[in-house]
Amino acid sequence: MSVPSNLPVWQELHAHHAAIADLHLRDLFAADPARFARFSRHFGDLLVDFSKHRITDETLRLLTELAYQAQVPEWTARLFSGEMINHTERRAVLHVALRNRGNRSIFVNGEDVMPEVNAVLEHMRKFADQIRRGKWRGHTGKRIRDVVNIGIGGSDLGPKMVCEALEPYGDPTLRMHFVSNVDGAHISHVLADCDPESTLFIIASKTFTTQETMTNAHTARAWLVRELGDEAAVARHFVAVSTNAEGVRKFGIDTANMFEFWDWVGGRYSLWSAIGLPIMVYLGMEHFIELLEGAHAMDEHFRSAPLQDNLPVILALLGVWYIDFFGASSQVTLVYDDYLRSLPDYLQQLDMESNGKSIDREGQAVSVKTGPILWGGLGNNGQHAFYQLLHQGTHLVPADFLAPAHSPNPVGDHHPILLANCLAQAEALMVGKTEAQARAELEKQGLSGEALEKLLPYKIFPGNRPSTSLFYRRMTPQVLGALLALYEHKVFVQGVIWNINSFDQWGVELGKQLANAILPELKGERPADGHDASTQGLIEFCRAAQ
Ligand code: G6Q
Repeated sequence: MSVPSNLPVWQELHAHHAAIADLHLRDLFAADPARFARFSRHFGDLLVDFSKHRITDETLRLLTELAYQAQVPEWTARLFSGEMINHTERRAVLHVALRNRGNRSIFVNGEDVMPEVNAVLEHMRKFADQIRRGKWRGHTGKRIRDVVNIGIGGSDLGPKMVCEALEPYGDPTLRMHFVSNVDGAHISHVLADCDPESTLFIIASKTFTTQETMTNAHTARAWLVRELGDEAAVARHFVAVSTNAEGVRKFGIDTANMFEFWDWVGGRYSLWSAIGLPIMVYLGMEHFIELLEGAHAMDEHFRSAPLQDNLPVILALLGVWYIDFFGASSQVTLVYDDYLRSLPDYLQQLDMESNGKSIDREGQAVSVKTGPILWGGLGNNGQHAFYQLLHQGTHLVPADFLAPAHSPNPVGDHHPILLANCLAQAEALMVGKTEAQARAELEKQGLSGEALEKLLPYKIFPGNRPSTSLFYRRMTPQVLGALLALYEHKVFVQGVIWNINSFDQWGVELGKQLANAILPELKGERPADGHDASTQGLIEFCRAAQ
């Protein structure tokens, strides 16, 4: 693999960028009535429209060539065959095995992982079924009504987001809670709202050593034992999801109630594994399998579709186009679907933890820009807040718009109004408002002369701001599975093009070490020294206030 900027097509793309950078999307649409048809694709119930991007046929041809020259097909084959492509952690990357519904053998170190994957799924099914049918009861015999997942990062964001996204498919008698923050306020609020006799805690941690999760788990355990007055109650109220059986045993959870996964499942890629246990408890096995099927369908598409029609590849290439050729450093996810309110947070981790890297696979500093700053939120709310910058700010921020054509909550005109806003925003970002249009509007409002001229510059919208629209007929487990796998593979393809390892996270590990060193100093168990003056001053401020 070579440095991306050394690939022959990279220079061609620079030249092409210079040639088309001044083209306006408004004019590209006006000149080509078939633009939407050519630059959009259907995938099951999903419609991906990328026609509002600053591209021509030639751009797509060159970008596809970039994918070939960066060996995307070869790397995709290595991913799916269980090769150790996470080289800094010496691990395979096999979240695709977790949703391998065709059950094709996938080998890691010469061993087929599928029998184990299927066995854990069956273990999860039995447990979820018992909870949902009221067969698994609390220590005092009460049915489980509250499920509290305690985990952080990859052991929190995925399951939380999916449970919210698929709420219409969830069991309405179960209340799902997700505790991640070590700030005592988080667990205190949740515990205050739960009845210990009918609460189940799922302790989700790949390593079972993460300080925040362990601290929250011990607090929950102490609360339960105190409230029910019996240590033995832990067995009926705590289960674990982890790769660390020893850690689980030490915590006091019977390993029969531990749901296993493996080191080849990265945290941010783990919702398809036993980390998805809260999802299965809430939605049931059938819907969980549908979620896996949706992702599997996207996996198969990604593995086999030609690059120019391959959705994860197309989205990845468009991202690279803006980041490396237009100099866009940020991308925004705008969801017009309240159930997807946590999707931007989930995608932020997926993208920024995977591709927020500056050292390439050969250990050299990268020579191009890599992963973007990804952010976003509920689109309709954002319109009344941060969209100003998207329309008239100085940054180019490519946007993803997500919206369901059909709402599960058909209340009056709410849904058409929501959709109209989504469509209008994507259109306005693209077409903008010319000086002539702004002038005509002001004249219509009765302005003229100096007053009009003074106001005019503020009323002009440059437009030409690109977006992808990801619309779906209605949100279903299959659609969500396909959507998430689409984003996962997009991130992977970009990592391949930038020649970085998308599957390690040394920046996250750093945080885990640092806090442990300062904790005893903050608690006064050891004098604080060896820090810079700022850290020292802050530690002393906190100690003085305790
Ligand atoms: C994900 C990251 C990180 C991780 C959390 C929790 O890819 O590695 O977000 O998921 O730090 O780690 P544990 O699951 O080990 O508690």
